[in-house]
Amino acid sequence: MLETSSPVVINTDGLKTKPSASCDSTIERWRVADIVALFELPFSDLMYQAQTVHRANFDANAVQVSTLLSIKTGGCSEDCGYCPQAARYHTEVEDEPLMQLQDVVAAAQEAKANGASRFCMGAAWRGPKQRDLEPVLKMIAEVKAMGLETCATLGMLKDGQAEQLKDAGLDYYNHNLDTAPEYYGDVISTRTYQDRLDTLDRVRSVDINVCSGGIIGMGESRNQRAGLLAQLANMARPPESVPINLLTQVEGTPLHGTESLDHLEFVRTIAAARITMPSSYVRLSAGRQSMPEGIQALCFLAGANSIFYGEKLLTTPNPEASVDKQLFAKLGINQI
Ligand code: SAM
Ligand code: DTB
Ligand code: SF4
Repeated sequence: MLETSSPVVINTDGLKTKPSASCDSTIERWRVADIVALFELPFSDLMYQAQTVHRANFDANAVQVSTLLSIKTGGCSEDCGYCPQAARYHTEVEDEPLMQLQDVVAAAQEAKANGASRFCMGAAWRGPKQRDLEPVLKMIAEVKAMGLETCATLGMLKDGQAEQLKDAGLDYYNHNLDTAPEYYGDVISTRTYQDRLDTLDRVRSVDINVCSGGIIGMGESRNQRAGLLAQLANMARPPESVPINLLTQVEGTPLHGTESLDHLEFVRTIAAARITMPSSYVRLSAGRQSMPEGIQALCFLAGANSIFYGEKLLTTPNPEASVDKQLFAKLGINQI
């Protein structure tokens, strides 16, 4: 077992000690207590460690840019307490059926023209039915043929579906763990944590890159924020891409009215993700619309090196591309 000591001294590869395999799909690289100790460091020490790890593994001034498109909106059967697209909550989201192929291609062309390198297609499904998957496979193939990296987030996958996505040319599949296992049941009841891990295993088994992270600011404790990171960092292969979302509170959802999280705690979460997953892209995901430039700059300093780009996430606003271009110019960030 790893010793907990504060301040935590780490190697730039993020491993405190030699990993020991605990089961087939996880390795105990990080105990929750070790990650909590990172959160508890003086802010400057935490940032210094995160920068050190970041610079040892990445170009510190390069940020990967993905554009998100909701290809099927609202009317979802699930009960995720944060989500404006769940049919059971009364929000302002208007349900829209699966988009037409040519409209998706047009959106991808615009994203490419704006400098996005990856195009992520999201659908408000519990999981895709076979009749839903077929048109999505065509979208993936067309977007890939445009020279963009492809990503999809379609919910839980069944046997055989990951293979079809791989064959269509899918580069990344996004499926978030959302929070720590012990807080999960407070947020979602219609699918289990294990369901999510099973989908991630299916994605891994066909060699599609894994994009998995969670949401911060849902009323979870610091221990639980650390618990989410431990789940991700201890995967046999941590996700290539780790989106860290700040809860976007939407009226009508159960989590609307949750006490807001201090932005510096969000920055600490990004830093802890960077240190515990040194070679993953850490995405400063939902929540930028409510974040001052200075906080976003601190997130980049803490090791975030990916964002969603474009004026809308799935259903909620995101900074305009022109605003992000100005921010990147001010910070000397190169968009990749
Ligand atoms: N329906 C699919 C699923 O749940 O797997 C794919 C789309 S779903 C909207 C993708 C992710 O967006 C969720 O897992 C959650 O992490 C994030 N998300 C949804 N609503 C959010 C909100 N209000 N604030 C922050 N993140 C949110
Ligand atoms: C992820 O982690 N965040 C994105 C993407 N993956 C699919 C979604 C954020 C959604 C925010 C709420 C909305 O716009 O509906
Ligand atoms: Fe449905 Fe996904 Fe929203 Fe959950 S997060 S309600 S599965 S769209």
